[in-house]
Amino acid sequence: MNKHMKAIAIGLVTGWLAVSSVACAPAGPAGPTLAKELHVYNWSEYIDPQIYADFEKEFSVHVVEDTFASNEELLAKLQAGATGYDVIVPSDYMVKIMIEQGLLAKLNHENVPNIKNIDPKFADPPYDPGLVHCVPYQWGTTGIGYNTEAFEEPPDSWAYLFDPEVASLYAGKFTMLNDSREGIGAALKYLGYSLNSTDEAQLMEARDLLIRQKPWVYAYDSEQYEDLLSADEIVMGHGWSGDFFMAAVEDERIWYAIPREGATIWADNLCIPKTAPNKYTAEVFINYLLRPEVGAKISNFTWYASPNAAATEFIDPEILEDPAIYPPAEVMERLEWIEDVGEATPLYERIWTEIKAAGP
Ligand code: SPD
Repeated sequence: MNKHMKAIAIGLVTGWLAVSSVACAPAGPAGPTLAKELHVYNWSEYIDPQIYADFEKEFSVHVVEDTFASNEELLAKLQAGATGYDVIVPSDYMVKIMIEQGLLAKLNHENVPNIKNIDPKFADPPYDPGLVHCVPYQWGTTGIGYNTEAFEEPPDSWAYLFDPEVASLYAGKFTMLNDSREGIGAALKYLGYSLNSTDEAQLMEARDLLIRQKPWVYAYDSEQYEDLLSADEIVMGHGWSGDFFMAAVEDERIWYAIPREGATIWADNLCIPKTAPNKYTAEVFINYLLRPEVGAKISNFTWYASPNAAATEFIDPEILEDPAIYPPAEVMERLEWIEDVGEATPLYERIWTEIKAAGP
């Protein structure tokens, strides 16, 4: 458990769905009511815990957070009938899938007036035009975090993870994200293909590459790779930009590179499941997160970029000026969004299962 996890003072429990708590406190004679508890299902270490405490103090709503490690895990949980979550945080392509499957409620924008703070660049995404269902939360890239002392040059190519002559030099010293779209996507990018390829031959090539790589992989992990870097268990990891920068605050040997062949750009979003017990309270919470100072507090903790334009003036200049967090135009051109691959989705999942099941 790292410093950020230790700092979580309130509400971080797992397995809470067994205990239902939906008592409501009236806010006015006939108006909507605030619940006493709000259940957030989030990525790990993705919010300053002080924000939950501040929200609780101002609104008397206790926030309970449970965490997931991939979009597919989040989807499976909802599909399996989990009904207790009020706010969830899926990425772009998963928002589209969830809308199509009827899993998301529509936002009542009257309850989320701070939505006006969202940068126009993020206000009409193709996966949720007009922000009808969700509000963008944070955005970032997927690349390679590394220990600067272990490399003469930054490992700014997927070859460090996939070229047998290079990757084998780091056998047992690197991790890959435990994430089907990101893992297969990285292999596709190394091969020069789109990370949204639906071409079966290209996908088989990516599968074979990942299976060949497997003996050198320390672990498939999406939640602790930055701690493994700090602990010198590994020297590089496939992972999400902010997680490495957050670790770099305490370990200045850690840095991050966006592979030159191109990489993933993504945005995670605050959404309300259709089954949420406390929709109004969820909207009040989302509106709170969209305040300029709160939006900045999120990025100042996570080291991810913010889609909240009004938050910019409160974000640490060190974050705003870092080209690996807010990449310049020439790098942005090489980035690709993960998209819903539709009928090819089962093939991606089958390939990922084959990779995970392959020996050794
Ligand atoms: N520790 C928080 C990491 C959040 C990463 N979400 C990105 C998903 C991109 N597919």
